[in-house]
Amino acid sequence: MKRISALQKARAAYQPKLPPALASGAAVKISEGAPTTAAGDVEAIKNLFKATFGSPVLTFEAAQGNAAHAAVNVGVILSGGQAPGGHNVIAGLFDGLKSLNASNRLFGFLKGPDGLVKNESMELTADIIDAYRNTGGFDMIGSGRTKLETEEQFREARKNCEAMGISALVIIGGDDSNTNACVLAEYFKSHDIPIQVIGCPKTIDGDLKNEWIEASFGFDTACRVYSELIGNLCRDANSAKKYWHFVKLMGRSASHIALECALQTQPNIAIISEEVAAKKMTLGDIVNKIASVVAARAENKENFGIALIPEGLIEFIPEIKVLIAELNELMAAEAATLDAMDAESKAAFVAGKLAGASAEVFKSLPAGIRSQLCRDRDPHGNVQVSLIETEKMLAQMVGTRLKEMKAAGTYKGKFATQTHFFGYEGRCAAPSNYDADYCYSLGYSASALIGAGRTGYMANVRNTTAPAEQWIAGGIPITMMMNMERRHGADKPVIRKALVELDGAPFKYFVSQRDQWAVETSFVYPGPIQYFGPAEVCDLKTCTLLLEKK
Ligand code: FBP
Repeated sequence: MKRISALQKARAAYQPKLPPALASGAAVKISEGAPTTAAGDVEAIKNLFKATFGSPVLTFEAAQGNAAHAAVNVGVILSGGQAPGGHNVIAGLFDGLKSLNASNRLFGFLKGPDGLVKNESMELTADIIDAYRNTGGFDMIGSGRTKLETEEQFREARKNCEAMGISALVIIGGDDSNTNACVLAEYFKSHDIPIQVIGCPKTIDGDLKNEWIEASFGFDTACRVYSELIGNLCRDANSAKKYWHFVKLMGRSASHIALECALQTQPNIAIISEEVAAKKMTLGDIVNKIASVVAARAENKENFGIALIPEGLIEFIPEIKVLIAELNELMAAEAATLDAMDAESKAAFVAGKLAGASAEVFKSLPAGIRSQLCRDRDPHGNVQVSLIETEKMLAQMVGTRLKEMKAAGTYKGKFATQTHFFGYEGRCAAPSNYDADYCYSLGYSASALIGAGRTGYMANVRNTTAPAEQWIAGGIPITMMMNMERRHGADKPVIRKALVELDGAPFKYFVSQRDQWAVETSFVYPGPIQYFGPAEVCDLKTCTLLLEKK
């Protein structure tokens, strides 16, 4: 028999909470809001999504009795990076489908969207679902980053669904994956193919949110894991008093994770990429800023500290952003030549092709960072920032700056560093109560959207800072989150990422505290996620969500 941990065994019995409209087991009534529009480039989105554009926001309400639903087969796909709670979305979807009709069947496509196109799937039976309830990871069916965009992929998807009798697909993913869901829904609807497509908001990055989507699932758990580790580093730094720890935190683009971890742990420095972009800070400005905090703490004989660096920082530094945009165009145009080269040769090749300011910026970067910037983009055209060692680059550059300051007599301390990257450590943790409940509710909502015959919708659950008995579930049309962006050298419709808002409550609170946290040692040690015990330690909400909803 497969051995499982004591926690997994005890946690399997946890029954996630549901919003009242879904918890009664009775039929769900749907209330429709006004027609919707797009997040930007409205005319272009309207033109590209003629069949699905403009649908209303939907809210579920509890109804009396039970409506009859014909039995259906449903396919589910986990897409993109892992996020805690994915298995609970599938469990919620399974239970919701069974409550609609006990003969409903659920199939998991394997290894992400690829499974749909290549027809690799497995039936998800009650035994399988039960073995994965409240567990982290995506290992039940695996995940992948394939972008669904070609006519051939759509035709294969249709053929495979029809062969399995599948009339609805649920795509659990981030902004890129839900863009896939939106494009596929449009393709099916515009070709009169009776296959519904429903999305679910996943990503630890926390950047798939808006007025209707309060949080992407996994953000809560991942930030708690990182904050536990950062808190432990804070304690170590404060005990040994000899290291500055530079911690890079995942979050490909937005700095929500870095901000949330800063709010939970009160480090000496937390760089927020969106502020760097807004203030047009150069790499030199960032280095000077960190060095000045190190020097100020050294005045108090505190030659230690914690600096949080968001993974996506490099793309927000204006001169590097321009460089990356030029590199993207260049690499798309020269793809055939570059394909055969290793990262170092690619860096040398593009260095010879860049001109003007970008050529200078590229030259000024450490060699390692130059080749890391030339690595292949992911299938959605994103730079793979998790592979760029920004934390090491900054630690090294701050060290050089401090030496100059020492020579000029403006700094007298000692500076020894440790660097860390926290990302993968948090993506598959056992979901916190928040994520366990939220994910189960999202999956259940997706089943209700299927039962209601909707397509091109993302399941949503709101009011989640209140107890679950007050949660509100429903769905929003994915087109209302779309705009046009430049990807792989072309304009593409994509879901607009939610970046950290500089006039939002979480960032403003951070700004009101950070000068004090910089110089004084005000660390907070959150400790590990609690799954059993009093609600005040088990049912926490992120600082970000609490401040946003205050
Ligand atoms: P998603 O947007 O797909 O949820 O992925 C987020 C993320 O975890 C980023 O934080 C990180 O930059 C990236 O995935 C890493 O990708 P990979 O898993 O391909 O290394």
